[in-house]
Amino acid sequence: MSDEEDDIVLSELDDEELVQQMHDDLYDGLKDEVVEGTNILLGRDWAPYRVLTEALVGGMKIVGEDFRDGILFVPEVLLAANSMKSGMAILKPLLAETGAPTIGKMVIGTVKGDIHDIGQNLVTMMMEGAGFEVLNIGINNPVESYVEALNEFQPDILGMSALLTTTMPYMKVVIDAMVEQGIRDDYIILVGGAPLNEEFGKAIGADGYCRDAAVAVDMAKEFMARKHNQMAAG
Ligand code: B1M
Repeated sequence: MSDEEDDIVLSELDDEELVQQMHDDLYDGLKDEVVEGTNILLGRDWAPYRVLTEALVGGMKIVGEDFRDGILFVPEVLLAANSMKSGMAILKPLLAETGAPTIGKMVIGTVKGDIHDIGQNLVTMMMEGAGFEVLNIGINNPVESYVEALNEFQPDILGMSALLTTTMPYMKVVIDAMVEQGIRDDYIILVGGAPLNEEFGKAIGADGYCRDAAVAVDMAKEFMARKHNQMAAG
């Protein structure tokens, strides 16, 4: 790091400069600085969701592009991911603080072979903030783990995440297994992850594809409303 960078005082930057600097700090895996920046923006009355999307997710987008282009490698990306998680840890209680009544339950997990968990952790945070009770079963989940969690937690919704083109087909393996076991229709199945799209969601038999965490919340609420209407009608 140059002397010039050493001298940067985050609290003296205006909002735009600070967000830019946080993108740089996230890129460089500077956890303490990302935490400091997150706290400064909150102190300036930024809504937690705005800090999350503009400062943290925005920074991770740049990391993703340079990872794709071979400019960054796994160790650097891991450091960036850890910095992002530290910022998310500050936002988590704030996003969950809305006091919304419980409107449904969800199990969410990343599929077998896949260890990306930032996206699904973010979905978990947002869903909890919207009043859902969420059991996050982490990464690398085979069919058995999903089914066990469904049996134990009895959710309304199953959420699955995949970030790799090689692991996304496993979502169909899970859904097919649920069909075989006669439990598919007991749950609303929502899927998400960067390489997916709506067409893929339909093709594997999911109820919905969620582009991001905000869409996941909206879709989950919509499906819960439909479920309640159906129950009231029948
Ligand atoms: Co990985 N990685 N990675 N990686 N990594 C990607 C996914 C990649 C696109 C990078 C690239 O090349 N540009 C690429 C996949 C290419 C492909 O498949 N076509 C890739 C690769 C290749 C790999 C490895 C194979 C690299 C290697 O080892 N050579 C390896 C695989 C390991 C494995 O899983 N078996 C690997 C490893 C890693 C790290 C461990 C270093 C790290 C993960 C750390 C962690 O998660 N704890 C990592 C990271 C950080 C990334 C990128 C840079 C960022 C992912 C992320 O966290 N995004 C990623 C590049 C990218 O995605 N552009 C990349 C931020 C997050 C908020 O967004 O996860 O998309 P996202 O989640 C969003 C939505 O997708 C949606 O909502 C979320 C919030 O808005 N969503 C859901 C996600 N899940 C949902 C579930 C739902 C609903 C919505 O259910 C209802």
